[in-house]
Amino acid sequence: MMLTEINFDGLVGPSHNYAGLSLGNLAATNNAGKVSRPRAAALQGLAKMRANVRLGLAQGILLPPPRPDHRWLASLATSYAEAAPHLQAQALSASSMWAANAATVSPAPDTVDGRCHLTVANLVTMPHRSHEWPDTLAQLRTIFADAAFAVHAPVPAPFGDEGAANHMRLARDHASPGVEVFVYGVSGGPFPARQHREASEAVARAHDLDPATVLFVEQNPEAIAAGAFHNDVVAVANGRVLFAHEQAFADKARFFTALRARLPEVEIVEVPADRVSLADAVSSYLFNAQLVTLPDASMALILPGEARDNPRVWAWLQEHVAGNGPIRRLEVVDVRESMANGGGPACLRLRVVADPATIDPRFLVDEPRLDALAAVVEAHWPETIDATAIADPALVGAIERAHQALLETMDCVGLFDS
Ligand code: SUG
Repeated sequence: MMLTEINFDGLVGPSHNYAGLSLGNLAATNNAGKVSRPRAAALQGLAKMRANVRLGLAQGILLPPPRPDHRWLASLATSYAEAAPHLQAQALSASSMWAANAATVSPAPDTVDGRCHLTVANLVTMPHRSHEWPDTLAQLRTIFADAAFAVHAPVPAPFGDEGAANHMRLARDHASPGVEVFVYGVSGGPFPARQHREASEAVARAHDLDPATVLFVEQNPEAIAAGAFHNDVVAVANGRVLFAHEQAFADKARFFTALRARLPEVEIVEVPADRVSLADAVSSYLFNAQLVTLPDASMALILPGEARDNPRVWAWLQEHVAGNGPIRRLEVVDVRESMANGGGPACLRLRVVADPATIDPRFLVDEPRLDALAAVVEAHWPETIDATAIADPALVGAIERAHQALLETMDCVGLFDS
């Protein structure tokens, strides 16, 4: 068994648009009604994957499900042509691109039965995301069909589960047993708390985790109110490093004490609020970065361009890298189209620690595969989508043809048919 961290990025689907569907996600609501660029969006995502491949990281891909979601509309006793505009937008959303919300993953070293467990997120809080799970379940059961994995169906409603975006794993290294931290929100603030404690607890039970290695931690309500609709907007972990905003957690002293007791070698890098405010953290997505271990065992932070554009954020980062901190290298990527809907580099990927030999090879990518994907996108993805004109049957036809071309290129026709 060669356990490696593989980042599975969600390919931006051809229906990417700015419908402003996510209350509490300030970027998405502020950009509601703007004209999106699906082709540029998908190419930006592919360029990020390519940059990570060039850093020597293992890269996987998740394909977008068919949109509009006709099955979901049929379950609502309507069709795309007849549906109300808000239902059309919800059925057309390309939100599966944010793969950090696809599932929660517990790698084999953490589980009692020695399998890698994945639970598909139900995403019930947001209607446009609540119908992602059946296709995600089908896709993950295909990718992780090997006996090394157990892929679980979602936790039932009403317990909201948003997957890996609210889950952090800390361990000496990827292949060692880890501490799994489930971060939940408590409702009562101006915005919904999308991750419920009951859901996190159900996932931890389903994953056969040793309770002594699991922590349930409350997200700071102030962070949710400031626009951190997922924990991964204010914190990220990799290996033995936790990188977090000072105001990320409701009771950080208790959390850090419990974490240190379980993983004495943990290194906690906190960014103080007087250097980077919660508002700066949310608008720059400093923490929605991929904190990765490079082949030489050093750590790099893969950041959105917006983090470099914020002088306070960039100054803090420069100081950290110049000092003795664990983050040794900064890599800036352009994922502007995704960012405008509130999805940074870390939202776009699902981390799975596994042996690549146990994974369906169609979903692992190298540079030639990325070239082939970029060619399909260039040829078929709409150049722009005006969020106010999504009823247009010609647009829907173009989106569906683009999706079919993708499935053919990836040898995945039928993937979403079950
Ligand atoms: O669920 N945006 C996504 C962004 C998800 C970010 N993921 C993580 N933080 N891991 C969301 O709010 C906007 C779609 C729209 O409004 O059209 C959207 O769904």
